[in-house]
Amino acid sequence: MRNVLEATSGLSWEPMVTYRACRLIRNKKHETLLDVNSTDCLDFCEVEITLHEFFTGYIEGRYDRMGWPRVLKLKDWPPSKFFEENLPRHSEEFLCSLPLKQYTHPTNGPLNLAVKLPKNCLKPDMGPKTYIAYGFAQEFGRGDSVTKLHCDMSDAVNVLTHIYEVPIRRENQPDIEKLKKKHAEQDLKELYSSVANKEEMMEILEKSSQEVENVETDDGALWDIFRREDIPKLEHYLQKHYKEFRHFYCCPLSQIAHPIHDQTFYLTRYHIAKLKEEYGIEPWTFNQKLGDAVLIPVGCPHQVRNLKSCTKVALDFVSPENVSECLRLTKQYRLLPPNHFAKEDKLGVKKMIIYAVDRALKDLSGKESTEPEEKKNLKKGKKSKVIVKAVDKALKDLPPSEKSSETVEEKSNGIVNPIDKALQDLPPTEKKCYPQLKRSELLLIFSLPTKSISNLSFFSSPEGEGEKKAEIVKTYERRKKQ
Ligand SMILES: O=C(O)CCC(=O)C(=O)O
Repeated sequence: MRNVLEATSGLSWEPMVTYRACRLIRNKKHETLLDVNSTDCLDFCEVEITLHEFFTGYIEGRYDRMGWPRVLKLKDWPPSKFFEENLPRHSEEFLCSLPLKQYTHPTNGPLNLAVKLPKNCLKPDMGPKTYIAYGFAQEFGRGDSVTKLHCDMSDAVNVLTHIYEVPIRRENQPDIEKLKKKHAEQDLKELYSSVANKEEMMEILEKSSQEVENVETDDGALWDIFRREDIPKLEHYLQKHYKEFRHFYCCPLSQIAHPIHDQTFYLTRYHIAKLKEEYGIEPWTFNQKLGDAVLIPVGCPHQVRNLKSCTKVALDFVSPENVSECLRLTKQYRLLPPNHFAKEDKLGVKKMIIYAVDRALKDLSGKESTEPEEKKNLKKGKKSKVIVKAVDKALKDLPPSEKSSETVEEKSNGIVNPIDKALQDLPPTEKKCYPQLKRSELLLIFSLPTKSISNLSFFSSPEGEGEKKAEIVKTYERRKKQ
């Protein structure tokens, strides 16, 4: 989504402005906030540096002793838990910029299931997180300013808040060209030793590190986002070609545990073209401009390359439409080898679902509604009964294939439209008092397994209605305690 910063007050995201804000706070509280661990994109090792040095490089550029551009990036600074405390105005500004707030707002988004967790419960870190990095339009092939291919546990929104173009120093250009040739020779030896036509390969390698065409002045980062359906082919490609990639210490990859969750691959334009040639798939590729918000659906593998120095702020959220994908990923992460860094269930989506269903059932029955507006609308459940009845009818009208489908994902996909249709068919008086929140709740409930859905049809018959509701609420309360 374009120009989301237009909804804000125009506070500066210049690195030195945020630096000064943090320096003031440091004096009072956090001595260590001005020493940071950044990542060197050449070898993916950590570099200890002061924040001031890091930001100077962001504006002026840095080079190593060979004259090669030094590309550093800083992830999650200040850490999410200190973001609001240390940069309160920036935090507020970022919240104003959020598109689709119903889904994305971290405390007030009625369609964000992460919001349903009660106050006293341990919460996952949903952000905001910053990605601050140096970057160049030219793809060097080595040490590029990238976030490697990965899949997040939940939906996310990422806003590009600041860009700064640092041209490569003219006097360094000959050194860079010489080193690029050396890298190509080394790649040919280390990564493509089995290729038959060495000359042709050398030509490809030398050509692949070129200036990217059509980078406009407000472009900041190049994104590639893959569709979920293309994951098997993408994984197959990476398993087949993994020896052509480098990661830690710039060494060729010797093994992989999981092609996407390892976060060790960045597909250069050469690999993107090869992937299309061999498997017929390609990502959505686009440039994120200053003020653009990118919405990344959970489960879609993606990678990013900074074309300039960039500051981005991102936030995770859990939409009811994609909650089944969060569950699928949680299961997949659990199957990773014991010491894999991504193995931990950091999201806790199951807990979120239980609290969200709990909230939904209370709201639908008109009990304990938290929001005064809702309370008024629901009038002790009278209105919701009509709505649930309409939705239940829509559910019954579903084609048999969707009704009998066993997977959560298929169910939720099939039901979204009938719910919308049922809601459109409501009499105008009901429509008016039907808040967005209820849609998320119904979506969520209908994303649950068959048993819970058939229980819901009791809502439409007056007999046993209260009993059944109490039973469902009891079941969820029991599960919540477990
Ligand atoms: O901007 C970046 O470097 C990475 C962003 C990203 O991967 C995300 O927001 O999920």
